[in-house]
Amino acid sequence: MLIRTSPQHPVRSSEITPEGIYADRRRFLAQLGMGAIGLATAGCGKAGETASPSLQAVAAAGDLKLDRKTDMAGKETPTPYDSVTHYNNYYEFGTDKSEPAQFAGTLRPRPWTVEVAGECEAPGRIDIADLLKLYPLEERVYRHRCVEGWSIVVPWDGFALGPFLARFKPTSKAKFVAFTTLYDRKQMPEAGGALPWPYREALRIDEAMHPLAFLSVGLYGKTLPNQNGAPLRLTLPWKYGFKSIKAIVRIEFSESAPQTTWSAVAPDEYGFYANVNPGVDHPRWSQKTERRLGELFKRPTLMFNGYPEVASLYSNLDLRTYF
Ligand SMILES: Nc1nc2c(c(=O)[nH]1)N[C@H]1C(S)=C(S)[C@@H](COP(=O)(O)O)O[C@H]1N2
Ligand SMILES: [Mo]
Repeated sequence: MLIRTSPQHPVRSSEITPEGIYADRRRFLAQLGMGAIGLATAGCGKAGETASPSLQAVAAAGDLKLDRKTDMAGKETPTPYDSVTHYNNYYEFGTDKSEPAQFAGTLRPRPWTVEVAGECEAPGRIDIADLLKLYPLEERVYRHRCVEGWSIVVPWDGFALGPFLARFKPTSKAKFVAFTTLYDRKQMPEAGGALPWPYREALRIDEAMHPLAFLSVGLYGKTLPNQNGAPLRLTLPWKYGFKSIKAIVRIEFSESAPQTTWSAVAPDEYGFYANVNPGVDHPRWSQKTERRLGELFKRPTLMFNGYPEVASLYSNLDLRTYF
């Protein structure tokens, strides 16, 4: 298969994703029974994926009980816990990377309720404590690529987004699903005029149902630190980081495309889709390369951040127009 990162430099998918890893992912998807997930097929199977010794060692230090672990970042070494939790984007707590770790202590992730509304047959509210009992927790090591050009590799703990959304029985009118972050000036005193609050994100419903779409409640086997989006955040490894919305309080199904924060603020710079794409530059910088935290040299950015299994979601779209 040819994946065109740019017309001059077509890259074969085998160059992007080492064969063994791709096989792992295929097996992973097969285990979940979600090769082509539909709303009805959303179950939570038990998979027999064995953890690498290093992952086991790390999780042993954490407080979360993990049912299974899957490397989905090509055996890359995860970015150290300290970096992942001290270099953050979370504008509700300031615009500097060091501010969320300093200031997010005022957020109270318990008690916490998530409201699910809109085009669904079973809307409702769910308490975070009940939500945590719904599924066995799994760990997925994913690459994360910020639109700004830095990236990390993180072992996220949580569960697939699709089966969770399916519980609320979205109707046939549910073409999109929107997510809203808490906005409370008492808990987020550092939030200034940087963005129109609350922070909002959204997905097409078929994107949300893709087995790679994940809801995280922890990382490295530990409960999610506030600065990383406690108690509940999206993790969408094939999209630029701003789609992975933190501290979710509301989920709404809708027929028309919802407003999303960054694409509303700067539509020429941040699209609704925001798929990682080295072939489409940001108007102010190139997206061809990125810097992994802790590494000196830049590395090439991969189409869909190295997750070609999502490509079929976009086969009818010109990704230069719908970026
Ligand atoms: N509510 C909210 N969610 C957010 C953001 C934010 O500012 N507010 N920043 C986004 C961006 S730009 C990135 S890169 C990731 C960063 O996640 P991390 O700090 O856990 O690495 O969170 C995303 N989710
Ligand atoms: Mo980002």
